[in-house]
Amino acid sequence: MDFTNGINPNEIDLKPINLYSDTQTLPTEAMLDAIRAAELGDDTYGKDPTVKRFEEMAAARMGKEAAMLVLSGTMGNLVALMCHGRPGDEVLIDSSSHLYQHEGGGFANVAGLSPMPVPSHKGMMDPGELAAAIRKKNLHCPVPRLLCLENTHNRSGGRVVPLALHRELCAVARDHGLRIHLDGARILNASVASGVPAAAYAEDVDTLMFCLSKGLCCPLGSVLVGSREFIAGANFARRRIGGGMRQAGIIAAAGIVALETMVDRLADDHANARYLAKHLCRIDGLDVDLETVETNMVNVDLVGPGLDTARIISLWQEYGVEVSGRPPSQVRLVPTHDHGRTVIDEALDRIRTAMDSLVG
Ligand code: TLP
Repeated sequence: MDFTNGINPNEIDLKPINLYSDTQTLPTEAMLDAIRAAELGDDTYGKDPTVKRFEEMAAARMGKEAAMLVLSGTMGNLVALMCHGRPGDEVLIDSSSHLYQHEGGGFANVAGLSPMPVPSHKGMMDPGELAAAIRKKNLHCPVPRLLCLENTHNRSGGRVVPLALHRELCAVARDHGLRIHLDGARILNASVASGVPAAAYAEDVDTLMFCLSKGLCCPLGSVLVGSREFIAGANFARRRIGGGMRQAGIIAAAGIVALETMVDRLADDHANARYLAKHLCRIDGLDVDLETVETNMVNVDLVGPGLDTARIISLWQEYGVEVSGRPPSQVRLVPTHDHGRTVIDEALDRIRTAMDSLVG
């Protein structure tokens, strides 16, 4: 058989291009070196110097008194919520947030909080709708205690909640005596995209969690920041759920490299997401709401006949592109440190070929 350039398409090495999530990034060489060199101790007794140094850096970056390293974003959110409310208290929570949708209901089944879901619109909660959802004191009702926000907003495609809106929402919460927790898993993406320091977002909230293990490329780890008193309580809550650590400097060492060297480069991921989005909308059967592409995510609408999330995920996988799903009719692509522009172009070529195969 005669193949162009002598290449049999079936034998081309389709090393998958993984655009599934920024959670799948691998540690950099500098991180691995730092992990090997880290000075370690028993963090349960506050004796890991690398953890201490990292926590001081993280607190300073967010303009808060104290910080605590945790194993995951989910753990950071859960510990915060365990400490903010007592069982039975009510949490005003974005109904499309990660905390509400994707953390196994831990805020309810572990922290014992009762949810009052509030909708957001393309990632933006409405201050009037929030105010209307906060109950007045009533013998029959749970006591509203806490507002949970998310920035960037994952489900809406990584949108940045502008500082002005963030402040308005916080003001509504304060007027009603609520505490505020911000799931800022990707607050540094929000900061790089908007030019607003992350500490400005942190200023109006009691606690903020951000992740090291996403676009910053650490193998694991997240951080909870807040007042010294709050973090002391959070340390106990972390212990209760089995998150007390020993030589955790191996996590913190990578975190230090991340904070020192990996933040500004998030702008490259944002540029690649924008580039992907612009080219994906030109492919038949696909559409992207470009207004939503502000950071490192691209939510693609599947608009062709018979296209749905499951079908596209498996089709693109056959063509060597891995993406995550937003059922029933969206897929999500997340460019990271692992993807230079050449890789992004290759992914686009593979997706075009995959979509052409549906027509042929
Ligand atoms: N998000 C992951 C998945 O769990 C969906 C992803 O691929 O986007 N807050 C936000 C806003 C998140 O997006 C995530 C993870 C978390 C918290 C939880 O972080 P981890 O996975 O470290 O527990």
